[in-house]
Amino acid sequence: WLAPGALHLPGGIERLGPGTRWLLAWIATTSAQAPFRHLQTPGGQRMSVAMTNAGPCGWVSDRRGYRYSPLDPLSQRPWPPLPRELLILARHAAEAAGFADFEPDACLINRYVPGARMSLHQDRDEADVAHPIVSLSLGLAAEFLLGGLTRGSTVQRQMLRSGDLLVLGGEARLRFHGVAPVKAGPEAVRFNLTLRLAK
Ligand code: MD3
Ligand code: FE
Repeated sequence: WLAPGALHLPGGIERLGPGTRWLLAWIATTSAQAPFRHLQTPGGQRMSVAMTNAGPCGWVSDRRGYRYSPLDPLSQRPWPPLPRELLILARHAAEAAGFADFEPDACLINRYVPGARMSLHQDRDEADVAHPIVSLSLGLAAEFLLGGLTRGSTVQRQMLRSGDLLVLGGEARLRFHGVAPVKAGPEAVRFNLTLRLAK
């Protein structure tokens, strides 16, 4: 446990799920249907992380705000499907952290090139934050920053490597968090998948 409610499972993707190769192939087919894009924040900044989604709901941001949408705004079509393998992996990871029957309806896929980062934020666009979030890391390693319940609280640092799982729930669910600028390394990019119950 990194903190109460925050469980890190290094290598968890191979142990609990379909493996990283399968996931990279799935990301390639998914992003061929719903391309990665750099969303705008409500403040008008372009995010350095490129994003896409799979599943019944997808997270989007633009000048109007943050929200979950059933349609990809680029195509006006539903997001690509969430495969059963990923749902089962998310369920098993959530179970390991003490959350039974987790049934996500959204998978946000983040892509970081070297230099990309995610500033400290809270995830509170989901209808019920009693549900956990399961995160999968692939490719380049990154330093994950876990703060507290206010923006000013001290930040704990944890490297996330390819194949790692992280479950965030309970007390940790509303903590500020982010990702330090990703450093270049043996892979071209970093992917982070988060499985969520949005609705
Ligand atoms: C801690 N993604 O997509 S995943 C995000 O590595 C996001 O791309 C980061 O933060 C990434 O919103 C971190 C780990 C994570 C996800 C959700 C959390 C940590 C969290 C929710 C609450 C606290
Ligand atoms: Fe987040």
